[in-house]
Amino acid sequence: MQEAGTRTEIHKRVCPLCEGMCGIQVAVEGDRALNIRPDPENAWSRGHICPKGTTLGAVHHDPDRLTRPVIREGSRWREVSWEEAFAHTEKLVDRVRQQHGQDAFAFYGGNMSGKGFASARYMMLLLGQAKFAQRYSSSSVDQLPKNLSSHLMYGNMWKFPIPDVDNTDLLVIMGGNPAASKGSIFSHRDVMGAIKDLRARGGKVIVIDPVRTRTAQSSDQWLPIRPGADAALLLAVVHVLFEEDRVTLGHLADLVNGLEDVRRIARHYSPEHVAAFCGIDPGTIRQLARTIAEAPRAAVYGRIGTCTQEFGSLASWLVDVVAILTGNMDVPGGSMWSTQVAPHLDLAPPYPSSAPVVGKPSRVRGAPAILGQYPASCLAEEIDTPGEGQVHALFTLGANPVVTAPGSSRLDAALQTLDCMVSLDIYINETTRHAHVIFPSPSLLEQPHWDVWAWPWCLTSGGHYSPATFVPRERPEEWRVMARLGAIFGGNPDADIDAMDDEFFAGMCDQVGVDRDTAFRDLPERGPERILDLCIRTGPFGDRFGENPEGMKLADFKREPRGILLGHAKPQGSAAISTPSGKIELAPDHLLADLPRLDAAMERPRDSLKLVSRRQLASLNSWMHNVEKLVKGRDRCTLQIHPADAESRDFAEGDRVIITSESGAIEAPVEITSNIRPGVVCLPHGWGHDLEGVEMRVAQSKPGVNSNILSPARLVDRASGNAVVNGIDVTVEKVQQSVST
Ligand SMILES: Nc1nc2c(c(=O)[nH]1)N[C@H]1C(S)=C(S)[C@@H](COP(=O)(O)OP(=O)(O)OC[C@H]3O[C@@H](n4cnc5c(=O)[nH]c(N)nc54)[C@H](O)[C@@H]3O)O[C@H]1N2
Ligand SMILES: Nc1nc2c(c(=O)[nH]1)N[C@H]1C(S)=C(S)[C@@H](COP(=O)(O)OP(=O)(O)OC[C@H]3O[C@@H](n4cnc5c(=O)[nH]c(N)nc54)[C@H](O)[C@@H]3O)O[C@H]1N2
Ligand code: SF4
Ligand SMILES: [Mo]
Repeated sequence: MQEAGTRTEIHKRVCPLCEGMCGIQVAVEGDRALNIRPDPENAWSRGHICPKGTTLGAVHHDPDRLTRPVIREGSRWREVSWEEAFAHTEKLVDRVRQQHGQDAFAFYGGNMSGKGFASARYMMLLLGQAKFAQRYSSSSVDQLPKNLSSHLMYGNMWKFPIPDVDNTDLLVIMGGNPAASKGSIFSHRDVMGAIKDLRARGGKVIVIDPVRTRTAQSSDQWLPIRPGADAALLLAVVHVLFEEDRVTLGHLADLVNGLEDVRRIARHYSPEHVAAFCGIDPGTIRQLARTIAEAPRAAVYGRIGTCTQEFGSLASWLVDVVAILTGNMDVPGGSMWSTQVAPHLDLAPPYPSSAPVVGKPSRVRGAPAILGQYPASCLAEEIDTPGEGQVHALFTLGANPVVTAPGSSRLDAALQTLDCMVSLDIYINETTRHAHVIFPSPSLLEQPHWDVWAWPWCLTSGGHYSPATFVPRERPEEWRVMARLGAIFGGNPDADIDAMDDEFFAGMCDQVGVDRDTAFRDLPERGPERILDLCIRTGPFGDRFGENPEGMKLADFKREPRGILLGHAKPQGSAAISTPSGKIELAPDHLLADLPRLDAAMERPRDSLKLVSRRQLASLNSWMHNVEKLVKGRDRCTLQIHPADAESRDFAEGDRVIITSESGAIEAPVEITSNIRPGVVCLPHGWGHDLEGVEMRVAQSKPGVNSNILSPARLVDRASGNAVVNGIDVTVEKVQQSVST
């Protein structure tokens, strides 16, 4: 579209940054993105946007963003040709392989690996080729407990039940703050708007969170739980449901195994027994159970606060147990499963769905790989502990674990000792500054887009294809870069990339039962687009290559720049379940085995301050602080503390304090607020950009502090290996004014 009288073109696309999937209009003049506005015509978002979405142009034009490969020479970086970067990588990889063998290679995938059009689809090819001995990812500082419970209960690690917020009467949010995050593993065009609508039609919203977040402030009831106590609270809810004979499985009655085990286990967790641990009185817990049971339709939703804590797997499991026991699973207005137009994760999951639940123990602390990946919390020790199998080479893909993973200081030091570190990223940041070679990804505006990480959690079926706004020049396609790097790391540097891609694609065709020749004939162009087309064509709305002539293919979406919506999810019944028994496993042994650990925690003294994390609307984890517009204004990196805790320590607003945990100490100003539970303090995550060697000038000028210096790598949710970054024991003291200042 051309605006009258100017050479400005409007490019419609989707913001890929989060599950909001906002339609945006990028005003383009030549090779400049002039501005970005919401797209009121977008079928899904209808004009919704947040401040981050308007800054994709700023990221694209950021002079600190890498556009050519760089090689580190000491503390200096040299721009090189792609060929030189590949050749240098090959040399480094070869040396490590000769000296230490294939066991010395590890991979770390981050949040952004799933958002790139090519990287989301080619990570599996890269992993398949490279055969890294150890795989890590930000999943184990995020949703791995939910992957685990979903795998054990439904037989699919990506089968996450999503709250049907538009049709419910009661929404219970545990450990999520969509006012900042915009919804996570739950895609809605406007969660806060939906909450408002729900309340306006007489429904109720309960938020269970140690912090009275903006979401909690927009709810009917805030239950300020003690960090880490969600599993105990939910067990008590289950206890009351059985005790008061309120269990009703509804249409899932014949599809559930383990009901009696759950009844037996829950007997032990009366509201009176868990109240002190949860910091919620027994009457309120009983009332919570009754409110959920009595609501005509209720949706219980647990997110990051229920995952990245000491009992993440138990809590993730019990969120679903409560939904199932109250007849609220797989029903409109309860929790439902999506029907995706392009079911990609089942086809090329970022982690092998065939990996055992509990894999080989890690070398240093003996923590097993869970669903194919080791805990991010183990990476530093695997690098800095000598011996057979020590990690000497690391590949990072769209990840910044020096800021986002626990035990940051040790990891930072460990990365410095690697013999070979290669990153696919767009910045020289806290992590990639340790790399020997960085390959630049295209900017998000230089990539097509289809939300692999949002539609699976969206109860509206639909799709939106965004073409690249700018076509990058002088660079190989990213999928080819990933394939070649996979081949180099796998010791097969001269592999035929085209043949490799054809084989990858053919494997997918077999998986979905499509004749290879037909697929190759209809989709001759190599690369991520044909994978997307395959997914659409073989998905529930697809044309199955002509078998279903009314069905859809990618071309249909290419013709519709507003996106296409195809209706609301429907109950799936037994079709949703792929466990060996064909039933929902309500009481998986692997999770029950973790209950004694919860019992032991309930006996511990409860006197120390607990640190939790928060997100901020104008940040995205650790990497968007180089955008001036997103960091301007007052310092957001504050320690929130309750007035009573501040008073007992003689803190005044803005005082600088030292926060200390068993793994480190950092300094931040205090922000005194009654919107937090006494005994809990809260820091934002994703800051701490003042490390030497970071080349992000805006971020460095407003660095903030890295809260994960305080997250002890020792602490994990044992069942999943997930990091514990919420509920950390800390002490807080005022910084003593030094004489010189
Ligand atoms: N204390 C605490 N810690 C946490 C959390 C918390 O709540 N509290 N949350 C956790 C969660 S949920 C997550 S997901 C993790 C996130 O952990 P990470 O994934 O490690 O962190 P991000 O900041 O998302 O890093 C994204 C990386 O991708 C790069 N990048 C940006 N755009 C692109 C691109 O187009 N291509 C490529 N290849 N790279 C790109 C950025 O430069 C950056 O290096 O953090 C976790 N850590
Ligand atoms: N603006 C913005 N949006 C984002 C991101 C971002 O960094 N910035 N990151 C994206 C990513 S990667 C993710 S995973 C999602 C996360 O999305 P959300 O899960 O909504 O994340 P948060 O806003 O961090 O909310 C977590 C809440 O858990 C609470 N909490 C901490 N400990 C506990 C506990 O033990 N129990 C309970 N019940 N609550 C607890 C915290 O106080 C906090 O309010 O957001 C995504 N969207
Ligand atoms: S970051 Fe999320 S909420 Fe913000 S514009 Fe992008 S998709 Fe929308
Ligand atoms: Mo995340």
